[in-house]
Amino acid sequence: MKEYKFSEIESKWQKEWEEQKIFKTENKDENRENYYLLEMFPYPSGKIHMGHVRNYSIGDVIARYKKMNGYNVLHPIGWDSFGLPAENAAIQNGVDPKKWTLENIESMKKQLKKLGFSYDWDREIATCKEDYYKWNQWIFTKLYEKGLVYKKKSYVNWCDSCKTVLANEQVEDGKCWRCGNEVHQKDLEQWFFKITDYAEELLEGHKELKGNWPDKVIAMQKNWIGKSYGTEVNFKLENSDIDVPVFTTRVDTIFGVTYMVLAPEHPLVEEILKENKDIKEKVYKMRNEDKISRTAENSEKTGVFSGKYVINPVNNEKVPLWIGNYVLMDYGTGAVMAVPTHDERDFQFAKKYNLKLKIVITPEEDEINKDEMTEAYIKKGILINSGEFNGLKNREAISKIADYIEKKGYGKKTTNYRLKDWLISRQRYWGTPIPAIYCEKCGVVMEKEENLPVRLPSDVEFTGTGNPLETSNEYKNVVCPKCGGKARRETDTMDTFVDSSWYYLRYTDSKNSSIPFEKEIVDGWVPVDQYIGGIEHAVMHLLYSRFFHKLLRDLGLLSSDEPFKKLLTQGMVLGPSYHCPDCKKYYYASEVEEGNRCKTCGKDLKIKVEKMSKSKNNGVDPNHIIAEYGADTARLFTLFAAPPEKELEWNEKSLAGAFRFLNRVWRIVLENKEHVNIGNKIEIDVKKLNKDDKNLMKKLNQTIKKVTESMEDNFHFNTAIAAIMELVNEMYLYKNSIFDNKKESNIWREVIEKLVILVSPFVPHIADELWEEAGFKGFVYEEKWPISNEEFLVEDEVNVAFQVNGKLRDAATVAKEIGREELKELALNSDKVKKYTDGKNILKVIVVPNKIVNIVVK
Ligand code: ANZ
Ligand code: ZN
Repeated sequence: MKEYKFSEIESKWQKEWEEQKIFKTENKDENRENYYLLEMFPYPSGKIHMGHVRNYSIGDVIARYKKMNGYNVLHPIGWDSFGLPAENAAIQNGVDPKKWTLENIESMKKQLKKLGFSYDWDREIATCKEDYYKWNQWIFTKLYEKGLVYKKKSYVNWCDSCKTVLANEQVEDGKCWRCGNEVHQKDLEQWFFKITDYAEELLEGHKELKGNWPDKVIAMQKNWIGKSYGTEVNFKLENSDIDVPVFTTRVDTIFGVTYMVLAPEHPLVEEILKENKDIKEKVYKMRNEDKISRTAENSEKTGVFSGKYVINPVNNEKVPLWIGNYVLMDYGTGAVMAVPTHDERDFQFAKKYNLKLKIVITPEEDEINKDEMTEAYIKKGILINSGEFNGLKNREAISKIADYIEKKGYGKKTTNYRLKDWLISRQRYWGTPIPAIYCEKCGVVMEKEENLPVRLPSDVEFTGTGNPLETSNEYKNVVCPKCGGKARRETDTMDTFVDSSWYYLRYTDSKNSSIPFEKEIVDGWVPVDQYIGGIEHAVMHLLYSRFFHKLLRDLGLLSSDEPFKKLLTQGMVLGPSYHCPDCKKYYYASEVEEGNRCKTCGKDLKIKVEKMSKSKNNGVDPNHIIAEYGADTARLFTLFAAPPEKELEWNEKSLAGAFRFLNRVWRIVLENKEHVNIGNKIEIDVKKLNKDDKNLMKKLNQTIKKVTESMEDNFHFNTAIAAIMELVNEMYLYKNSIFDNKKESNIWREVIEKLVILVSPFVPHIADELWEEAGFKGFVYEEKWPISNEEFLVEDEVNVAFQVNGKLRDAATVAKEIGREELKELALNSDKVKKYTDGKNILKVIVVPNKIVNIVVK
């Protein structure tokens, strides 16, 4: 028997597939319905990691499965290839970011190809290439015309280490999402996309996605958009006509306001600072703190009295006006009516600065005393100290007081969104140039369509101190497209999330050079039927793409409302990390010796199973696995060890187990291939089969059923593979009893044929090799997915219970067609039954065929 030489087999079939172009997809196939399967495209870091292997293996199984189920499958891949690492490599090692990126793409492409994924490589895209980013610019200018892109000066998140601004979505717990550095605020002029115009539609769209997207992702987006219903109330600045509106969701507490707080960035604060210069320093300090920690529940609240007062319209009370760090300018109106008795943040602030407390909600039974309060009373209750509203339940009071305020003209009911416009300018080189030009005469002018793309220049310096684009005079100094006068080009580039917001559309028509994509083609594929990727993109990529999809729809470029019909978020890949808490060092598993002690200090190492990452030195290199066991084993391991949405724990033993299983499949096929009746396929008649044949056919059809069901049930590959393993066990049992005489068998042919098809989406290389060895023609990829034959699933034996006076005493497995009399005899002659009937009077024997025989005795 031939040995299972995986590396030979794998490269052989990869070559065949590529040469025969079996994964090439036409945009239309008269006989097949379109199915678009997409995995999130990789950043070309240079090396694939286990996360990629997992993500792309899951996708590949689905793509192959859908193809075999009769669909015209689109399964593309490309590169999210703009971004900081390339630029950092330029700064640190002087390499050209473009060269660095393209080389990485080449080497990662080789690695991906080694895994045998069924991509249509003809549709490959790279966002850093001109033929892609040209369309970012084109879209940008179109959106600018519609007023959906604008430039604004504002306080923005700034990361000192990445030397660029960040969108709110890209700040996590006050830190940069990329590098983990503390983010602080800078007052800068920046470009924004008007995502807030779509806030309501983005929320509304969740209804369509519910059930097809993980609840968690929908909840995260909902929370991020943060719609809240409330009231805007105008407080007047004392002795002036100036209105200072506040936004509150708790207008029921308005009689309890004891002070007001302005965000340090509030426009009124500038006016105040002109008169009251002493507080300037404090205010500037607050502006510099990062927004996220400023509003955190448990962070230190600081503030300063402005010297001014405002008047509460509902009771004409005069309350002091403060400036405080816990109020943000970009939420609501940037001003808060403070009710320390019923809001915890206000309470902490009031306690710190000795501000007044006034209770306006009291629990129904109890009573609270403001001098004894240690925290705000935030539960429900009855209104007190609230004029004509006293005695109302506070929840009801919200709408009553809001109505009253509207009637009196003090304010209006409003909704507010936490979502802010998407800040897309980046002060970096390696991204899409923003196609804007500043003319001394005409102001902001967009580059003309025929001049696109605005190309990234190569005469730039990477010093690590500023935007490299500023160093290219040729790039910066241009003539105005409108008047021909002297003008300056925008040197900001676009957030790379712009690139990834519409790449899935470009795949459908990736070579179009006159428009981003043809509408008819895109509409034939989109929405993507199944999208697969990491949950970390829940409020960045997945929200931006939904927004972009709607933008492009409104530009008339496509017809659908949502980009991704179904979403699967795969779990993380975990591995054990070895950490010495004293030396603060993470060891590679290979460095750790018996006993798990630190090599330097001898301390016990802390072992933790956690997400594989460079910083923890607990990653496993897929290239090693492929070299040692082959791509099929690597794929099988990741698919078998856990269902796709769950975490996957790296385990060398399971990897070896996957390899052993493939060898088992290899042997059962190759050792018995002469029994495969490869001639004309003959129908198998269930009635003419002997017991062993029948058994095997039953197992086969059960397996087909189980595997298919597991695929359809949220792609539970692990249970599918487990079922195939059982079938293989059964085949080994069968072969031992059957193949003593050398004959060709239809049954064996049937089982081998179906087995190979069933394993093929998971382990496609070995499948094609076995297919060929067994004598079948063509590629397994082009076969039809089998359907289980009900005829073989019919149970022909049943279990019958024998009871004496209704108590179970024995049971027997009998043929289904057994007669009543025969069944009765069987029961009466059972030794176990006899124990209870001997010496007794048998009054009655009740026979329920296929179920029970009950003997009534006395
Ligand atoms: C008075 C009040 C009393 C409030 C009370 C709450 C409880 P959500 O639900 O997230 O929309 N707020 C308004 N604008 C703010 C800003 N720019 N920065 C920080 N806080 C701001 O939150 C709305 C509530 O957050 C508003 O209702 C306001 O405080 C505060 F017992 O007004 B409330
Ligand atoms: Zn001009």
